[in-house]
Amino acid sequence: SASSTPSVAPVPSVVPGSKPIYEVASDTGNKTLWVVFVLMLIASAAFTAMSWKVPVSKRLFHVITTIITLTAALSYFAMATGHGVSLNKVVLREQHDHVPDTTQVIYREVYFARYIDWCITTPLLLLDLGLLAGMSGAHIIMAIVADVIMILTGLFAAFGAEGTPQKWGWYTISCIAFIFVIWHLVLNGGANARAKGDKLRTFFVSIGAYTLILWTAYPIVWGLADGSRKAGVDGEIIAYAVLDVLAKGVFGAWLLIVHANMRESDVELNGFWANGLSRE
Ligand code: RET
Repeated sequence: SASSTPSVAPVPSVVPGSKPIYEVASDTGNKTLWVVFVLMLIASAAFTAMSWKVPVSKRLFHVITTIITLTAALSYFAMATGHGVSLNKVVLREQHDHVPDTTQVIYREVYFARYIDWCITTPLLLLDLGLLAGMSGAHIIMAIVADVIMILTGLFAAFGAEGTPQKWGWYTISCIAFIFVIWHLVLNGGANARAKGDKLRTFFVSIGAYTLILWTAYPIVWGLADGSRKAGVDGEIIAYAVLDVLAKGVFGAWLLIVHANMRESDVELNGFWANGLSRE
């Protein structure tokens, strides 16, 4: 009958009544976030206690490293409480030959608090490494600016929609910035560390290689999770949790312990930084 006919024809590219799909964390993901929150707090307390063994003027690495884990603790608290997360609308258009194209709306959680965390902590990690190698202020600043660009463009990628250049366009830009970061670290950091003697060079090469491998895993996880959505939200949370504990907690403990056992001349800092950094 006339009354059951819709008065407005459906838009051909939309299947009327198709329900959106939600990709969200389960209990497992949420518990993981709480566990990392606690681990980051413990690491921050431990690094603070380690700093008490050295005079205030020699605590710069302790201070930087503690701020890194403390920032991570705050970001994990935000994510675990459901505050640092947002639903991103990922519209997926499927093309069909003989029937109208369909549009499936998918919502996926984006834990944007991570990017705020990374925007603060990855520059500080680079500062740790740059000061250790004895890089100049100019080179440290260039590496940090490229790093901030990498994180902020990564944030835009995370909120990109599928079927537009948003997601993979920003991802590509972010990866180019990442290559700049690595380049500064390897070429400039390496050259400076070499000039500071064998002991420091060996340590810088080890902790630098460790950093390089871990950092490279982040864009891979992103590609599998936010990017192609092959991995679910829980898998994404767990992968980043392991990486964050290794790249911040284990990295920090390693740096502070080795630094404490080095001779003053091995870890000497120059110029502006010398006041707060000398261990003498
Ligand atoms: C994103 C996605 C876009 C492409 C690239 C990325 C790189 C992220 C990196 C993050 C490092 C985080 C660390 C956290 C602290 O522990 C933003 C994932 C290149 C390298 C070390």
